[in-house]
Amino acid sequence: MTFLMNIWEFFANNFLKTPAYFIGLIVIIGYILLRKKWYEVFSGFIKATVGYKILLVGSGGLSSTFKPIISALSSKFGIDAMVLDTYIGQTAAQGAIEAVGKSFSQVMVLLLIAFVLNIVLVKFQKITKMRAVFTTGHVQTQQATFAFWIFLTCFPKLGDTPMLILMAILLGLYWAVGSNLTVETAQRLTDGAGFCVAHQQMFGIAIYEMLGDKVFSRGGKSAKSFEDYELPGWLSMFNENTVSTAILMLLFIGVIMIITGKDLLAAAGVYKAGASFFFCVLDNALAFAVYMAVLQLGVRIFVGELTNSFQGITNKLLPGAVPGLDCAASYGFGSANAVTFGFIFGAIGQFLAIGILIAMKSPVVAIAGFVPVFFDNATISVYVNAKSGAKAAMLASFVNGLLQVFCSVAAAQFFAIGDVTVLTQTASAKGWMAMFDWCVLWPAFGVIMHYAGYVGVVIVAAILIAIPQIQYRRDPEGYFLCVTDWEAYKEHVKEREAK
Ligand code: ASC
Repeated sequence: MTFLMNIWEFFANNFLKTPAYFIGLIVIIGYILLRKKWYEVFSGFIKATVGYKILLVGSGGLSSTFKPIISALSSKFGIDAMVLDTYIGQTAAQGAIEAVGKSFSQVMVLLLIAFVLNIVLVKFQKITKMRAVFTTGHVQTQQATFAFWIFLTCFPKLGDTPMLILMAILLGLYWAVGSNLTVETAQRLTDGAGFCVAHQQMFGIAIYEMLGDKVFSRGGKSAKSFEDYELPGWLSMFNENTVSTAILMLLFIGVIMIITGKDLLAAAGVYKAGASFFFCVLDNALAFAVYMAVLQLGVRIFVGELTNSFQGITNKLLPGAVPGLDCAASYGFGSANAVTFGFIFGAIGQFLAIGILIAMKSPVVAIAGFVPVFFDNATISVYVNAKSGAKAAMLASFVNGLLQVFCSVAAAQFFAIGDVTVLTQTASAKGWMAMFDWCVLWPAFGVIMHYAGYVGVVIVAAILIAIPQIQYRRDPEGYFLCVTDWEAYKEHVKEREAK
């Protein structure tokens, strides 16, 4: 048993938690199964891993540039509050789990069982109708920790083993069902690149798309998306992505930095005393456009290898499967303006919600953290823009910004046991994972389980199991075709629409 655990830990630490190598490993396995020559396998591995690492330079650069600016803005208002951030949220949940005598290695076992269940559910896709395998390990670790915490608060007296089994069933189902929900929309966005989303807002994407379609695309005509706007005259400079991203960020980050002020920015290490403030703002604003371009380059390098090699896996091991990838992979497609506007409107929603909490003297206040403000809202915006248009994308990210704050604050108060609450953690780890699925969906699951007990677990599992069945029944001929033959699927959709 210890031997097996050691193997699992080695795999989890070196592959699962470092998606660059995990994607590289998938490419190696896929190409070997396709009987490619050794040097093709090797170069495929290099391109996939290096491409993914370039994507990480982009997304990491965005985080490291804007994280200190956003937290300096919060410190301006002297708020000592819960931080809306995935990493701080995970640390807080882990601290709370350990405080009630459970260990983090139990979380890793949960991750393993849920991951295996995800693969098994896809293997039996004829019955389950689930097509997607979650491959974003750092996110899976955060989610396993959070799910563990929510479960503990619902069933504090349940023994370790039954608890682990129940948790793994729901988490494995969530991964398989959530990423499966994004298959069609991701294929549409990427014109059949062969991946879907495995991140923290998969249900969010589906729900906002559905609402966006209802509100904005009446009479079967789809609404205008960002790339459909051809601006005239001097405004035409906004048609160029790099220019529009830089100008929008200059205004947005410029206002934030001016409000925050030189002193706090200097304390946060963003500004060097005595330097030109204007150029400091310019540097940070342009960094957004730079890192976005880097991120997109990385995606272009690895996606082709992943798509080609995954055919080996779907031919031999997991027929009809799609790999679920980090949300940032989607930014390599669709409109870069959708990413920028998603960030801005999400931030406006969050700032407004935080202002309302302060004005209403809420006992719990939240601080905006960069990961939810950017990655959650930008992802929702990219997908909603592609499906339901630019207006729907802006509205969805704004509403999501509000929900991120209000729902996280409510959830943090609800999911507390005894005096071990997420809120009573040390100041460095008061947090909530304010991504749609983890501040809206999972708290809703938690509320159901809290009041209905084991029946609640059955209800949540039944809801999850039913979703892909409903998706399948809407289009039985196209459902698997969408994955196995994208061009044929497009024809099939055209024919359906013509009828
Ligand atoms: C998260 C998280 C990150 C980012 C990253 C986006 O939820 O923990 O580090 O989003 O995955 O690319």
